[in-house]
Amino acid sequence: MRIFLRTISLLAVTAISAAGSFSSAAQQVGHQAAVQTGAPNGNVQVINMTAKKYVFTPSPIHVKKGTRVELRITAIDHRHGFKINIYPDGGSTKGAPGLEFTSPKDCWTLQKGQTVTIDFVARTPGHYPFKCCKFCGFGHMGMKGELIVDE
Ligand SMILES: [Cu+2]
Repeated sequence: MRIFLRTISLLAVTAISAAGSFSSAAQQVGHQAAVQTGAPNGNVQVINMTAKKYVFTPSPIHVKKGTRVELRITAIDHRHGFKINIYPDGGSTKGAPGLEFTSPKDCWTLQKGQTVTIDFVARTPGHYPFKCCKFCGFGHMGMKGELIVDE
């Protein structure tokens, strides 16, 4: 029981400090300091993705916990959108999100023929579904994918 309680309080402290670093990073968007906060090891994993009716390729995408990811998405046939859950499946929507974005957005617009770069740090292991958030035709609702952050 004592060990259980200690684990709980440790988790609470971790969540609070993570939330603190997230909000300060959000305030410093674009500054070098924020980037360094997000990725102490400086490793960046570049992932090139395409969006077309009605599929994101590749998907699912696997990244390791703690990785700073540069996701480059190109819509090749039509305008699409990109919206991703920032909390892992079944996770709380309180406290620090599992994906920490340099410039968070609810929906990124992917104009045909242009590449949009989305930066984030994969903080918490789990499954993060994403989907198209700009109507693109009859299969729009089924245009989905998944990012998996591995331990
Ligand atoms: Cu769509």
